[in-house]
Amino acid sequence: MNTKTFSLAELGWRPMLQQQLSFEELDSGFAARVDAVFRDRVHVLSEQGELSVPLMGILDSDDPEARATTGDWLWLANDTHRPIKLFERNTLLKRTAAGTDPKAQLIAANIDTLFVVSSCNLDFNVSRLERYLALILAAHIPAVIVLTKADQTDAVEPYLDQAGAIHRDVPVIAVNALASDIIETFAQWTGSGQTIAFIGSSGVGKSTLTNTLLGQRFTIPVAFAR
Ligand SMILES: Nc1nc2c(ncn2[C@@H]2O[C@H](COP(=O)(O)OP(=O)(O)OP(=O)(O)O)[C@@H](O)[C@H]2O)c(=O)[nH]1
Ligand SMILES: [Mg+2]
Repeated sequence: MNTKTFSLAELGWRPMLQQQLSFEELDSGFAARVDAVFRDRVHVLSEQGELSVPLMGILDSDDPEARATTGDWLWLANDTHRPIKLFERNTLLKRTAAGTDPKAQLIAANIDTLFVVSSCNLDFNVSRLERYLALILAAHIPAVIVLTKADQTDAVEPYLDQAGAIHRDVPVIAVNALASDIIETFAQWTGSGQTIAFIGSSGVGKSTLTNTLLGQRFTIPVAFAR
């Protein structure tokens, strides 16, 4: 397929993944990272380029956790690109499905840092931040609160104080998402191979943050709204 190729290092490959492979498997396939999920297939990035992988064989399961989600690592057969293995996840973000269905809905896998985004305006809501953080910290994913639109208020401190009081282990930063100096601010979480994601209401600046940060170097932002 004539698409962009990616090194394993920039995709975030880790020794704990290598350890999950037998010698036979090592010869038979290659690693690929899921960056989008569709009803019957997933889109992956790999050293062999971008591929579309049907959800068949090991991925065609009734157990939602046995299916692939964004951020997952797959081992694909060299010739057919059939999925051979779904790697164990380092982290998994999920929510319980609505209604009477007890099955979990997978949101994303293998996120290293999850940024909860709100803005220094009427979007700011401590209860909502607490709900997001409960979901994220239950999944043992390091979280950071990002307050955007700091350039549009004269009073950032009250927002920083309220957000900072929510959880002592969750750092809070206030930024102008349009300003390229945020690349410096985010550098401690966006080293090579790091997977980050943004969560937050519509209009808070998730896409803006992603675009400003991607101006500098490639990461895999698993961006999802609301
Ligand atoms: N001045 C200023 N504008 C911002 C900032 N962050 C976002 N914006 C603006 O706010 C608007 C919405 O930002 P988006 O990045 O599209 O918001 P989003 O979170 O991706 O929204 P959805 O995709 O709907 O979930 C855009 O017009 C941005 O330019 C900021 O820090 N400062
Ligand atoms: Mg957006």
